[in-house]
Amino acid sequence: MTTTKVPEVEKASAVLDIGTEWKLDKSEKLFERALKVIPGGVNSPVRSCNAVGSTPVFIASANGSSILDVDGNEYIDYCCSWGAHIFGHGHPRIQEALEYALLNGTSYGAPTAREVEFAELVNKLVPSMDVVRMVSSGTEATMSAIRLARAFTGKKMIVKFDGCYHGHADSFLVKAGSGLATLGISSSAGIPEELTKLTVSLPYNDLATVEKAFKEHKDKIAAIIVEPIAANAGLIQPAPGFLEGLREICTKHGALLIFDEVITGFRVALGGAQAKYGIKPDLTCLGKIIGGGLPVGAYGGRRDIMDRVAPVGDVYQAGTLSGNPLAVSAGLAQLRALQELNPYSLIERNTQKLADGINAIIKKTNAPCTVVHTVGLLCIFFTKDEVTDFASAQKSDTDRFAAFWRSLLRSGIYWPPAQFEAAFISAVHNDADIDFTLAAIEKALSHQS
Ligand code: KE4
Repeated sequence: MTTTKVPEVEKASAVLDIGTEWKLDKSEKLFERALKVIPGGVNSPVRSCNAVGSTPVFIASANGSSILDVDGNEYIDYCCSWGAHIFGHGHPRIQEALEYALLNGTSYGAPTAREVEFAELVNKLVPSMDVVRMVSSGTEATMSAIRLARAFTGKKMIVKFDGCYHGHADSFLVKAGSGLATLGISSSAGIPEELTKLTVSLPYNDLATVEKAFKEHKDKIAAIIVEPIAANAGLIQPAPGFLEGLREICTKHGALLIFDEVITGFRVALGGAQAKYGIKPDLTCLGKIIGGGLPVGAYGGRRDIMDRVAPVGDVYQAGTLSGNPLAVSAGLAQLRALQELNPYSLIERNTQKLADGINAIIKKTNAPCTVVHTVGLLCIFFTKDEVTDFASAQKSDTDRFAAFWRSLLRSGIYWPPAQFEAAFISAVHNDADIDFTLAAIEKALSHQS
């Protein structure tokens, strides 16, 4: 097995003084101010740490696998900006690309050569992509993909899966995962039921219910949108045959298969989950890694479908900062590094080492936990039952997860602050990080059995 030597980057601790005794004083003071001027004091709900009984941790700096909060506490980071940093924070290639791009301005609202290079590379690396459109978030990507699917098929309904999260566009906020699952909101207020009734949400991994839905709503379903590995309900692997079954059902019924690879894209393999499982969706949505930590989303796929997108076709979608030079420079640098360094066997090894260590601790402490993992993604569910869909994930004891999370934080680990999220492992989480993490997890789980 080739282990790619990914350049080590200086730990954040070399950047700022490290606090001696752990405290969140400055974070708490900032949070008090933030609560006066930002809803819930945060710009995205899941950062609030409400679900884990903590005030949010305000971050000052980051480097490699470490982040530093405003109180000078250093943490090994398993949130990684929700998956963007597959080479860790502040990777020299991305920093250099951004520094160079900055010399030439920040945004033009006009096309650039870099966007062409970016599109050529994405289309080359993602097996199902002939044509790709850049946007500025995963939500924009998925929202545009279903609009396109409705136009292309002339149908209105969308099938999604319980616990999957595709961003916050109206059609998706039905039994969604991530922050909705964390906050216990089955679907958001403010969405007309005329719209939500066009979305059917079904149990993940249950092909029979998908077949039944197509029988019931025959010829009305424009698309199935799915996270090929569900990473917003914790982490749920596709059952053997599930993705193949979705492909067959869509082909049989003239619906489009949309893979939401905002998390899995360029994470579980260079070509994403579609390369890992050998399934060809009609459209794919991307985000996170392709932006290198800056705002980039993208959607793309078959040319005959994408030719419906304005200005070629009649499906309108636009964005002032789509293809922004800084964001595309960061994303292009990261994608080129992935193509050249191919760190996937290293990331797989890092993830396996962490998973094996946690399973050994669960056995030793008899903690009521189950681990699910795949390349670069891992979730510790606080249930002993196997997790195969959102209903089984929801059997997890979220209070125990919260206590676990708080213990990890005090031990210097920043784990995603919600049971219904996945932890992100990068190419720069080294053996020392993983050993340190396992010691912290053993300490946290020792009180859980
Ligand atoms: P954004 O609009 O947040 O860039 O992407 C939405 C999205 C779409 N599809 C999938 C599979 C996603 O996971 C996401 C966003 N992921 C969450 C974390 N689970 C973002 C974190 C947050 O909401 O703050």
